Amino acid sequence: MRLLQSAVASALALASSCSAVDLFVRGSGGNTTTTMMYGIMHEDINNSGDGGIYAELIQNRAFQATEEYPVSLDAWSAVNGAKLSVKQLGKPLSTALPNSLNVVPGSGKSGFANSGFWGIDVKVQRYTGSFYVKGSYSGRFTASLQSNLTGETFGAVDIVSRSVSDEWVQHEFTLVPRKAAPNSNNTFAITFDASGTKNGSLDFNLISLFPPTYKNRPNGMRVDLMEAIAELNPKFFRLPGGNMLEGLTTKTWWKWNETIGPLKDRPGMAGVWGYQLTTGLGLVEYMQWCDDLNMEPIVAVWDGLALDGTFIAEADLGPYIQSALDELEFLTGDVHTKWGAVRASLGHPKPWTVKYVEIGNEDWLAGRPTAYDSYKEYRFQMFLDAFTKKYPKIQVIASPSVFDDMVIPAPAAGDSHSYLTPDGFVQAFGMFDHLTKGNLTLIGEYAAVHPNGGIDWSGDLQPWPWWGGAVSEAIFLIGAERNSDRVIGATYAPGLKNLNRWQWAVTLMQHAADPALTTRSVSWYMLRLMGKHVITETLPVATDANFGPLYYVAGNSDKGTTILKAAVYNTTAPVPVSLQLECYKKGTTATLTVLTGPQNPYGYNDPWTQANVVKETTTTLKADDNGTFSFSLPQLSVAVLETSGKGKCKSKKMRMADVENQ
Ligand SMILES: *[C@@H]1O[C@H](CO)[C@@H](O)[C@H](O)[C@H]1NC(C)=O
Ligand SMILES: *[C@@H]1O[C@H](CO)[C@@H](O)[C@H](O)[C@H]1NC(C)=O
Ligand SMILES: *[C@@H]1O[C@H](CO)[C@@H](O)[C@H](O)[C@H]1NC(C)=O
Ligand SMILES: *[C@@H]1O[C@H](CO)[C@@H](O)[C@H](O)[C@H]1NC(C)=O
Ligand SMILES: *[C@@H]1O[C@H](CO)[C@@H](O)[C@H](O)[C@H]1NC(C)=O
Ligand SMILES: *[C@@H]1O[C@H](CO)[C@@H](O)[C@H](O)[C@H]1NC(C)=O
Ligand SMILES: *[C@@H]1O[C@H](CO)[C@@H](O)[C@H](O)[C@H]1NC(C)=O
Ligand SMILES: *[C@@H]1O[C@H](CO)[C@@H](O)[C@H](O)[C@H]1NC(C)=O
Ligand SMILES: CC(=O)N[C@H]1CO[C@H](CO)[C@@H](O)[C@@H]1O
Repeated sequence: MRLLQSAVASALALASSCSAVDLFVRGSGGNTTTTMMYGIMHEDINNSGDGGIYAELIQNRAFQATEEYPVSLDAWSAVNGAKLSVKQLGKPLSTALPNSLNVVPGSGKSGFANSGFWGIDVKVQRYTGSFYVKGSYSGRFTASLQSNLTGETFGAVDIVSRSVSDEWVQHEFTLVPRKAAPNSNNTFAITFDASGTKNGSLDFNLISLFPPTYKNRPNGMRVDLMEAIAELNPKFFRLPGGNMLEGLTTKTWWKWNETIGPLKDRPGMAGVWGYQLTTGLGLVEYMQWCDDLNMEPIVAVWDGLALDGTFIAEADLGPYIQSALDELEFLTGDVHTKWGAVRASLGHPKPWTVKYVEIGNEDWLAGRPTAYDSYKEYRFQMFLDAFTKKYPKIQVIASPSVFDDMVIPAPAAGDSHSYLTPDGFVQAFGMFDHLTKGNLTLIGEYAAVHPNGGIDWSGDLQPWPWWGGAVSEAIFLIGAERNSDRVIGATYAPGLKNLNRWQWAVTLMQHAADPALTTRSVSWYMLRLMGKHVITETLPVATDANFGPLYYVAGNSDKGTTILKAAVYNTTAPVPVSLQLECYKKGTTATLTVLTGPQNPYGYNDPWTQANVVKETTTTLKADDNGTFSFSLPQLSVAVLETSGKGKCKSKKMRMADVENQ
């Protein structure tokens, strides 16, 4: 997270005239793009992982704890007079999960309940559950879903106990409720019969319940949120997040090797946003997320810097570089390599392909200037050398960019993060024009977060993405897309926010236990339009007009169609556009999609009303006798035009002659 300190403003004309902007799009002469302009990133912020896209319904399922977040009974409550306590037994479930729940039963059927992540969505669908028990019990356990408001049971299943004294025995079950709950104020309970216990109490751990997941992956993702992300047509995934990778201290960074394997072997970690993480959503789950949405992974590795500003000394960095190389071997090595064999043993013999590795996160920020100096002086170079040697084909990305006062050593790329005002984004339109061919840059995070009038990080962020912000983001992205041979891609951040616990307000989507509250923000609608039309080759545009109030980029898709993306900011009257495409004749048709927002530029999509303030208008345009498409775009609009078919250029020579005749 950060503000852009050195936005390079392009010459902006404050035009408000009504004369048409004539654009002539040439048929060739542009650049091949990286083809992955629009992507996503994710980190567990505001319960967007645990309690968010990671579909686990049980909060605090394994009583995981760290120095920062002590062990607790959070989200658990007793049923029918049972007594609950967390114990560290001499024989824990695993070394990774040393704490467990001791339950001294009350009379009759008693046990414990979990309130989920601010509720549990109950529908008539298959829930998959599991828990471990230690202690002798003959009888049945009952797993049930019920209202926390009325006590009504929506579904229950009996599980015959196989538990024995002094062993941890896993019990698995499925539960299909008879009835859907009217709201998400529900709990999940496990009860048992006191008379069947030999010893007064039973110990439980890793109590888990999943609804159906995206593509039915075990330990998978929430369907509605994955579908909302899939609709954006994202091409890459920056993982495993930003600040979360760094960790609070150099002892508590995101250790990839502790996020893999069976859940009982994952200790979890101290989250960097105010809560303990399960790491059930670990490295393999991130890679499957890439597989499921067909995204190129950009894998960030820990590089010795923590959020408290401390960093690893040069002499001590070796083992961490080795850990990063091991991570890549785990992902990409064949089954005969040490870590490739570990991956295979976890059920993934087929290696993944990783083309991009990022070294750290925002190394210019925490602990500056000393920590940043250490990155420039030795940390980055040592990682770059190690990766270049072992994985010469991988594109290494530094966490700062040339905009952060760092000369990025070849052959590495950089990463630029921008959290700005709408005016700031519009002023940054030309910023990527200054990149040279070697200055490849990822835009690993961006979002409009403050209203115009100045960035005040001590003041409030806007509560939600708002329409004026979304249009300015579109202009910034158009500026990036014009240079999409040098800009690897761009991702909005953060992606998700649980409505029940948050601090960083402006996120692409909002969610809660109840899927009816899942909300696509105005920026989401802008990104869906921009991401749907993939430019694989940019095209030069000849015009007399300056950029502003109309901003645009043109290019061809891999289908051979031609695309124009445009946005309008700061105009008093709609901007007439007269668009000629060199390779298309009269009568050619094209589809024009225009997004406009509410009258109030601060309008947003409110999760509590579910009203979408973004209006989408689609029209079919026909090129006139002169081969020109005419349309006009209003204030604060985002538009994409795509031809219905391919262009008809005969030869390069012909096209140049045509240009001359213009
Ligand atoms: C293609 O790249 C060159 C060199 O960086 C640049 O000057 C030119 O403007 C680019 N053309 C387009 C259409 O993006
Ligand atoms: C259930 O009720 C208890 C006590 O009334 C409350 O603490 C808890 O948050 C509620 N859970 C849900 C899901 O509403
Ligand atoms: C009873 O509890 C004690 C102490 O927790 C334990 O050592 C013993 O194994 C338990 N016996 C049975 C039958 O569960
Ligand atoms: C129940 O859950 C809904 C969300 O589904 C929430 O709006 C409402 O406040 C909750 N009611 C109570 C009494 O907790
Ligand atoms: C994971 O890797 C880190 C870095 O190499 C190491 O310090 C840690 O002990 C490893 N964790 C486990 C459980 O092996
Ligand atoms: C938009 O217009 C306002 C009001 O005239 C002006 O203050 C602001 O600088 C303009 N923004 C841009 C990016 O041109
Ligand atoms: C990248 O940009 C910097 C300016 O920060 C420049 O000094 C450097 O030469 C550029 N690198 C390449 C390979 O073009
Ligand atoms: C087409 O071109 C002719 C001749 O240049 C011109 O007179 C006419 O106005 C143009 N038509 C349109 C719709 O632009
Ligand atoms: C990341 C984040 O926003 N964390 C916050 C989540 O919400 C709680 C309660 O509002 C805050 O205490 C956390 O800091």
